[in-house]
Amino acid sequence: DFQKTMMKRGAFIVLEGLDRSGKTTQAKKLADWLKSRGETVHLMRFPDRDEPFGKVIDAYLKKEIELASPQALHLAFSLNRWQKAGEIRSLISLGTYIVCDRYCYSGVAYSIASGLDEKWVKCADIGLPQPDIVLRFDVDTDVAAQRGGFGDERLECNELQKKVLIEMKKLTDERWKIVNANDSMEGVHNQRRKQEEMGKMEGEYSYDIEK
Ligand code: T5A
Ligand code: NA
Repeated sequence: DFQKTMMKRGAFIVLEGLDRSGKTTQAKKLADWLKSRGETVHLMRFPDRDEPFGKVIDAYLKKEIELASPQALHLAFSLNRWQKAGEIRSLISLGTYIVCDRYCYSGVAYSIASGLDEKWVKCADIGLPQPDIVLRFDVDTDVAAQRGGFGDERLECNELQKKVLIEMKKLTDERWKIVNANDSMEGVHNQRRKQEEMGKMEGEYSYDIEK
């Protein structure tokens, strides 16, 4: 039994969706719920604004600095993830559950929606640890626009958000679960819990991204 415990891997759970779809709120609720079941949980988010490349991203999003090209911004988002790739792998292999607020799918969807080439944007993230499950938070753009803080940062405009949703739908495969994020905070949490109870976190862990 001891050996079994030592070998039990964690799971990598990613939350994706438009701005103000409630991912940060639900990531915390999901982490607390997993902890209440006795799991070790590590919350992560991208962009990770404390990491060196994340500081550049943060300053750009807050309109404090300019970047010379959308390609540079895209690569900064990707570098920000690569800086954490080793940590993700080791935490999971040690049995920790990672609940991750945005990942490479945001990277791909926002950059394509902003006009970058689809093939090119997908390259930078090839080889990152793959999630076991992706929860896609679908929110109506009008509902999102009503929520606290919308429009403060770059990329938060309805036109772009609609394009992002189209791109995110294209990335959706059998590992993804759709959450109705128009619901109340508790309502969303309970939907999420139901899906998770379906036992979607088993299975092989692979290090390549297909898309
Ligand atoms: N981006 C990101 C890229 O372009 N490429 C990339 O590779 C990556 C990783 C910043 C931007 O960067 C882009 C995407 C973004 O435009 P971010 O730091 O995740 O990304 O953005 P944040 O502004 O921190 O977070 P979001 O806008 O995505 O918000 P969340 O996390 O979806 O929503 P949350 O939980 O913070 O809630 C927002 C507000 O709504 C309320 C909350 O209290 C809060 O005020 N709320 C609800 N209200 C009513 N009903 C509910 N169910 C609610 N849930 C939350
Ligand atoms: Na945002």
